[in-house]
Amino acid sequence: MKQYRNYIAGEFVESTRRFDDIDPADGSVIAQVHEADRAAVETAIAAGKAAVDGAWGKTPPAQRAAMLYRIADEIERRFADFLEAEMSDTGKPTSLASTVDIPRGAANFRIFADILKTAPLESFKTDLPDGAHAINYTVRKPLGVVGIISPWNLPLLLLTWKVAPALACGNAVVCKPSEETPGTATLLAEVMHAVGMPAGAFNLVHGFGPDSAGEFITTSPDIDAITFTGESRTGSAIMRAAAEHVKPISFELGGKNAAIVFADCDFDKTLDGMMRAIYLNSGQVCLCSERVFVERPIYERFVAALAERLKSVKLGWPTDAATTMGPMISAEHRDKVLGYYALALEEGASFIAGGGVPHFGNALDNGFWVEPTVVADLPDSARCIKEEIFGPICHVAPFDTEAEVIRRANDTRYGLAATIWTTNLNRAHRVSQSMKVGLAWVNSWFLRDLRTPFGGSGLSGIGREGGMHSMNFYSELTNVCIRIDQEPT
Ligand code: NAD
Ligand code: 6OD
Repeated sequence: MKQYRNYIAGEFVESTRRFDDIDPADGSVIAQVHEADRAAVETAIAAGKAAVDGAWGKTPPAQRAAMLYRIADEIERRFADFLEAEMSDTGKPTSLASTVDIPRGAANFRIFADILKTAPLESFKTDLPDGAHAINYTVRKPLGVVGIISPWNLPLLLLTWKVAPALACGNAVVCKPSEETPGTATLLAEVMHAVGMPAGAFNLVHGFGPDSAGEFITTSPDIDAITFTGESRTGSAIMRAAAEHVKPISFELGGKNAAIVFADCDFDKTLDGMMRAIYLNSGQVCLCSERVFVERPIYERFVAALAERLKSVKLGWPTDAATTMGPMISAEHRDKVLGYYALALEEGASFIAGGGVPHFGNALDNGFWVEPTVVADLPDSARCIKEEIFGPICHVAPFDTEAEVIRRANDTRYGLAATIWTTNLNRAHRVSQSMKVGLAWVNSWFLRDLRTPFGGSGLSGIGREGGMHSMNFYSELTNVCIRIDQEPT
């Protein structure tokens, strides 16, 4: 049986407590994961501190950038291993993991190496009343040891999205991937080892949240900052833990995102785009549209076309190139999503497509599958419209005016993403700018430029990642102010 070990102070470390890593496509056990106890986490944090005070902290930016390029190259060299690990941990199809998850895992290191080499610093001249002046300039220093806690939906992509900028800024990291998806994180540790990352700069600890590695990281007084992607409720627990020692936090949390389809949209392109926006990664993307508003003149046609398109979705083995949709990540999450399907029925929804569990007649029947689903006719106040489901389901609703749909789309405590489909340029700008979200896409969805700010407001998070936004979070800035006297007369 494959073993996923911790990586602490430059060495792979076993532990006596182990848990099963399960392939959600067929429910089989694929690896044993070594759970880090409190002492192991403390050793990782101490190793991180020694690395920041020592070899890694003294590495000049150009050499840090060179190291990040080597990491990207090594991920690409081991592409097949990463692909296999990501598919077996998540059940996501090769068509997705090979084009999004693994390439982005490598790209995250390249982009932050590029940004590190060109990152500007502020400088101001201050004129003083006595005729003298001061110059101010900012220096960028690492925060120290950063605790990184990541989710299961895009495991490598979302872990490296934090590891790369944190290392670029000269920090050490202690990473805890989701207990559901330890595979690619362990391979990343192998990559760090292979490229010669100084011991302690990158540490990996496996485990769960409460009373396990997650909590040991977030409650440690020796962790200098916490960056977390996951559920809003978990964010709230981590915020409480971080408050004790007052430390910087960066949160990317849940979403209940709206899509707005205007009657003047390019119908076919919109349908293609909305199939991705609702069902990519089986709806397990924080940006997915769970509330779809369609302008009344095309409502019936759009809903019928969406239901027709769902017939061509192919659930199946992740390794099959024809598969377009995978399972839910776990039995627990499958039950949560099916619970919402049942709740939708109770709340009075009409099921336009799906709503059940598929049957395969083979080992996939032991996996955690649900049918892609479309529902309608729920009031905006329904729990299924208010709460994040994180599965392959959307609610479709007609609307009549721009003002009405803006109000309804913004009627949520989340504030992550919106997608707007129209060929009217003025409307595109008006509506996208009025969305209370961090990310508004027009005639597109999940189109990423890694230099741009990424994140949300309200229950969707705190702060922005991406480009210089990440660099600023992972840096301690010191302003140096120098008074320059006038020449004595
Ligand atoms: P989760 O919150 O259950 O778990 C995320 C991580 O937190 C895991 O590593 C878990 O072990 C750890 N954890 C759980 N409880 C903890 C605690 N008390 N202390 C410390 N660590 C703890 O999230 P998930 O189920 O893995 O991911 C799905 C959720 O993540 C969805 O809500 C989704 O919207 C959100 N998400 C948001 C973004 C974004 O960019 N905004 C991206 C991806 C996922
Ligand atoms: O693309 C990214 O950088 C990013 N953070 C994606 C998040 C997806 C959420 O599930």
